[in-house]
Amino acid sequence: MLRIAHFSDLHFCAKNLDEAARCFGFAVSEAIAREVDVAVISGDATDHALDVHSPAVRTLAQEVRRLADSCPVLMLQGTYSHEPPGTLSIFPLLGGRHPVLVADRLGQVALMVDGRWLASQRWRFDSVPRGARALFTCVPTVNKADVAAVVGALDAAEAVGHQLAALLAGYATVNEAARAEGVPTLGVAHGTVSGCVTEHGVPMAGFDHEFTTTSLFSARAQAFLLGHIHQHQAWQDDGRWIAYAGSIGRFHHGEREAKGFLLWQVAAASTNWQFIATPARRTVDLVFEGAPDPTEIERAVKELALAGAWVRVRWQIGEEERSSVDRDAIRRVLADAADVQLEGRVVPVVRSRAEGISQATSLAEKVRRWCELASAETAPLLERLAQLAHAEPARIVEGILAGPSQAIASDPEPVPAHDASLHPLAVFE
Ligand SMILES: [Mn+2]
Repeated sequence: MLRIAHFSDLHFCAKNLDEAARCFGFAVSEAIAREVDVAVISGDATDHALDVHSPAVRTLAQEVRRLADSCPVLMLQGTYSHEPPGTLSIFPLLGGRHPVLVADRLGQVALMVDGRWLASQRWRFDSVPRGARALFTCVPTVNKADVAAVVGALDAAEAVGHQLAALLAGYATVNEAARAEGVPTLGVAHGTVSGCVTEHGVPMAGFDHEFTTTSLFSARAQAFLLGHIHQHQAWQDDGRWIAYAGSIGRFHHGEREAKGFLLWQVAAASTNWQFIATPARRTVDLVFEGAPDPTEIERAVKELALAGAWVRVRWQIGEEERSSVDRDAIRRVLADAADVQLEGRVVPVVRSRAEGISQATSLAEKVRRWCELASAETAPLLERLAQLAHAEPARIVEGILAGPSQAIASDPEPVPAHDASLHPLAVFE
């Protein structure tokens, strides 16, 4: 049986440094204390391209080195925009007591009994390597541009899913052979599983995702360790498990679920895992329907003990109220928060259709109803409506130019009770 610490989506960068360092540092210490056999980082160790002299690179390197002094480490290539190709290549150079393997291409690697990593020459081993302690199938981020070059941009996303499904099924034979030989089998991948839920509670439906639970289970690995989606979640099928560890810390507002890492126990024919929470930062949203009220916020600070929390204040107000928001006052009452984010949404003045107007049968009726709702004088409007309906435009203009004393002659006919040819009057308030 193999014990694996599975960390994912560390997103080291200057902005995330505090959070990533605290949470990953905690997780690494836990993994070492629990004496895991191997550590896996399933992609997005960094948030974007980083300079070598940045403190984030140093801290990340320090933690990976700490891991490598304790057990073999496998680092999988994540999303290219987060982890530009080549980023991971420095980690095997750190020189810990155990080797760091970088999986940046499709393939398999065996963790050997003597603690070495042995990578397959091709996309898989033809048979289980002698002396393998565990077999890992690695599916790093797929470059959709490569696929687009072959099948065209429109079909690339779906083609990636189809090709990956075929590929994953192709690992079944060797994984089944390993199982028969008593060797634990694991998969490590970075991408979206169709039907998973993001950290913002959005279900990822559709056909343009890399994986389905069916395609992942078809590889016949006992455990599939996933990265990319920041919300921890898991699926089971006949004793096999697929799980996202989720991001190591809380990097954005609105992520309500616990953050942490996974401790896996994988044997040839059984799998268990456990979620270990990290001391992720506390984020709190204060949402106002109208203008945010500093007194209310002050009360929340006391009642919810917001000192030290990352607070986001959101509101939604009409254009005409926008000047009533006192941002400085809000910041003052939140002075003890670790971070304050103010997000006001100004709603443009939208006039709704006047209530009950659609039931009026004539245009004149509609105008009358609108005048009631808008407290406007009815008579002058009805008079002008009659002019529009019956007088020549040129005569109306002449009348207006002649001044208010000049009455505009119009046909004496009354406004028809209902004229289906008239468009409904779009009435805005
Ligand atoms: Mn990520």
